[in-house]
Amino acid sequence: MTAPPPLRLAILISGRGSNMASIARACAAHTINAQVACVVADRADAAGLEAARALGIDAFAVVAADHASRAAFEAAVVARLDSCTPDLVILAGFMRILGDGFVAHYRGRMLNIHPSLLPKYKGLHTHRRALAAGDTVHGCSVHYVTEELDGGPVVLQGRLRIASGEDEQQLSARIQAMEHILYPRTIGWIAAGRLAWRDDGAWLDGQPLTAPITEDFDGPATD
Ligand code: NHR
Ligand code: GAR
Repeated sequence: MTAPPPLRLAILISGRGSNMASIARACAAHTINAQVACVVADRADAAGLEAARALGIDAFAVVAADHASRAAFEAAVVARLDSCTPDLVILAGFMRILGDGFVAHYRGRMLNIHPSLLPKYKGLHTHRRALAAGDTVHGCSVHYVTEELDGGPVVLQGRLRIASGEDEQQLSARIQAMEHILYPRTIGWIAAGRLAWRDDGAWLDGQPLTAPITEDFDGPATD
């Protein structure tokens, strides 16, 4: 049997791009049947652009300030992404809210990784909010992107216990280590035909996904 062609990924970043790099490594190692077709940042100074180029990946900045309106900016991002003919668009630390037209264009073909156990802590500063609330369990979520910010169907979550005295930076580093495992894994499920978007929802192994798959990274977590 011949292997299906690799899934083409276009990755949107705003910063460091460590998730982008973990996905690119999984592609290069053939852990997942995918390839990073291009990386696009909304900031010219995103460190992930250079990191992508160092990995031999085409990387471009599309800067909002260079465009007359949000609609014009988003149209330019769509044009850039579509020139790479992606099967899947991956938000990896992308910090700008996307309008309904953009989301509709990639409906069922766009994922995000969010640093909380959704539906808890949608939006920004998730680690700070989890610590301030006195939570004992925290995590990250891979979800399909819909018009509702951080509200699309969650596929996979990683959970860990917050250590006593742990600060925002330490917690963020441990969450990111989980992200680097769980995001490539989710993309691999799509590349293998296990995970798909059908009837406006996520399906895994031929069944509608009614609840996220969860993995505990440091023993059983209860909340
Ligand atoms: N767009 C849509 N339509 N739906 C989602 O689920 C999205 C999205 C765009 C980005 C990532 C998300 C996250 O994982 C994401 C999911 C940015 C903000 C934000 O408030 C919130 C959530 C996410 C990304 N951004 C500010 C804004 O006004 C700018 C913040 C800044 O530049 O510092 O766009 O958390
Ligand atoms: C990741 O931890 C991701 O969950 C988070 O930003 C980091 C990006 O790191 N995303 C958001 O906060 C989205 N609002 P990276 O650039 O090194 O992949």
